Amino acid sequence: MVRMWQLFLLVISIAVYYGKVSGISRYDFPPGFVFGAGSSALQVEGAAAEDGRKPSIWDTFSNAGKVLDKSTGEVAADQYHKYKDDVKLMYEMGLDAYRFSISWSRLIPDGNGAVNPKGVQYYNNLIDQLIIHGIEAHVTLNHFDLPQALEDEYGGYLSPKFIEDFTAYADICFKEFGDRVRSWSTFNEPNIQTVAGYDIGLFPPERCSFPFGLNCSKGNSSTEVYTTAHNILLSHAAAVQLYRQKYQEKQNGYIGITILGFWFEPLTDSSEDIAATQRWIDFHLGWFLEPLVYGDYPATMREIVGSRLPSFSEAESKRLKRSFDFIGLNHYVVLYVQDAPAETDKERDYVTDISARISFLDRLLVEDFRSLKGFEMPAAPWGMQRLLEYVKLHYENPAVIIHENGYADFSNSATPSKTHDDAERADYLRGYIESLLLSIRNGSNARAYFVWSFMDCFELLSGYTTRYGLYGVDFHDKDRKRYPRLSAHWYSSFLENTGLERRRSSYLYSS
Ligand code: IFM
Repeated sequence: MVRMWQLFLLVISIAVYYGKVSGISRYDFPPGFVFGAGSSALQVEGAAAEDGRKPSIWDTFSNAGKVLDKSTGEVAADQYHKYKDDVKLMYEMGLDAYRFSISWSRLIPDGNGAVNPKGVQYYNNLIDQLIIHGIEAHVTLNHFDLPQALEDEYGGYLSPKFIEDFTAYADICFKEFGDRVRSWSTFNEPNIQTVAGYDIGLFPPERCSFPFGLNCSKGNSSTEVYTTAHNILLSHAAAVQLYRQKYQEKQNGYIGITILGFWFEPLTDSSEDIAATQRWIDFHLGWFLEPLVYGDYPATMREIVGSRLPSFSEAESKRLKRSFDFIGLNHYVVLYVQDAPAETDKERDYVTDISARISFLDRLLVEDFRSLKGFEMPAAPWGMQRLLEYVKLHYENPAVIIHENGYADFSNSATPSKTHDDAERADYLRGYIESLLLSIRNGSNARAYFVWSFMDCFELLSGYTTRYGLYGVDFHDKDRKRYPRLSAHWYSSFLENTGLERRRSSYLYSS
């Protein structure tokens, strides 16, 4: 027979596990701090050729069998058809906000020109559904999925024509949806999009040049990575200017950009490794943050890259400076840096410009990456604290949104083996959320945190073999059945929702 004290102990241990006794809850955070979870259009929507949508460069890439499991985002998690159910799950979980992106080629199938009314309708429906449930909409305009038509027309991000088309696309989004959108991010992770797409040729449009990338048939790794980043920065600044002049006052939203935020540590205490670490920080974060905060690229980059680095006119620099209300950071991992001097008389690319070895971007490992299921990312929550401290000290303590942080498991199968029990993910999230709280107590201006991802999705490069979801998705099931993992229960409980059950009986769903 179970005794009272045993029962008591059991209850206490469950409560401790769910973070309600010794752990933290959302009420440890400043009032108004937003907690959410995210996705991107390409990775969850599916309906890739439905209702007038045309392909993005990622559709072209995956349709050509370039993703590890040869899969595509044709159906993905089918959120296009299941958005109502998904919003209900978000509501039950107690999310304050959902971060998603708009598929440009669903809204404007050719990238410029005619707007697709079915696209407008879909995002209106999704946003309305979120609002009805009291969930804020945080929208990314470009999460990697450039319309293929713009790639074909003028080389996409490579051409300055991109700036005009991006601004026109942003204008339509602000006009159609801005009355209900809390925050806009112009671009997701341009600091990896450019390196992976135009230096090492790993992402579409797979541009690179010998000896820097993998079997590309076109490209120039020495210059294109910098040209595309430059055009993206100018497009961002133009869209922000437009939003501020025409919409912000009426719509009361915020606008920013989302940067991939690796954190770097020197491998040894040697002065060479320490200097190499600073180079990585400058090329990875400073590349975007310095122009946004101070109006120009970091001095290290200007010195090392020289004439291959485009420059800003005075007017451009002025437009860029402070062109954000917040900086979005996607943080997953700490990388260790070792100095690796490049041969000075040879042609260079972004990686040799930095001249330092790290795990993922070193070309030898990139080659391995092709055959990997994904990359293991050991949890190091202190990395988030160091990243936030660095951003606070070097970039005038901007408002920060952690737009992505999450735990990958490589189940390597469309039917997950670890269906519900993802205690590792719950522990991972708790560790990072605790670090975030310590950063805030130390003066970081972080305002929001989003788990990547709300549910399993079509993962870039590795398809359905890598899972990040709080909700699992059975990709073998025609209906793409969703099921809550332990981490979904944990997050819900952290959010001081009394668990996923409470809201199921709320007024919204009572019959
Ligand atoms: O799935 C991606 C997302 O699209 C961009 N940031 C990293 C995630 C995990 O790889």
